[in-house]
Amino acid sequence: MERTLVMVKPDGVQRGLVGPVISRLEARGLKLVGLKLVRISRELASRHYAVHQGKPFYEPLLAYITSSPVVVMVWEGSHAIAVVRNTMGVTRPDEAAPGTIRGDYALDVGRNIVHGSDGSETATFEIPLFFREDELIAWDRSVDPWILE
Ligand code: DAT
Ligand code: MG
Repeated sequence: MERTLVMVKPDGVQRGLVGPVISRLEARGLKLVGLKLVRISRELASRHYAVHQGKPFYEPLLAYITSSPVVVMVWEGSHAIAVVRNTMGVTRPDEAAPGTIRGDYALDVGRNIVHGSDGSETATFEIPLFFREDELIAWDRSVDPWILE
């Protein structure tokens, strides 16, 4: 079972797209194990996006992600990391397939609605940036046998 960090970015919250993002991940069968609304500090943003430091889009990226509240979530399920990435669509919305979140709701790379961890090491790094261990709830879902083989 994998866990992955998902964020509805400031544009997604401002545009009222928290619900559609959650609906798609719920409908897919993933299980929500953590959720909060956060105003990201510059310090937290620089840790979350440390791998992009020095790139031309780094400063605009930090300005954007700290500009307004975000919703951060942890979703759990088999292949959760890849499933979230596929559901989000590729980084550039103009290249994202219709049917994906970015392909359905976004146009510009700097306003691409959602974040999802891109691998298991990234998820292990990102989840504790936003959640203490006791904020993540392991819970039994009665429908699990109809989703997980
Ligand atoms: P993703 O969010 O799909 O994991 P990423 O980790 O490579 O993509 O980049 C993080 C964010 O930075 C991305 O969601 C939007 C922005 N970004 C990435 N590449 C960019 C580029 N070439 N120009 C402008 N913004 C970019
Ligand atoms: Mg990334």
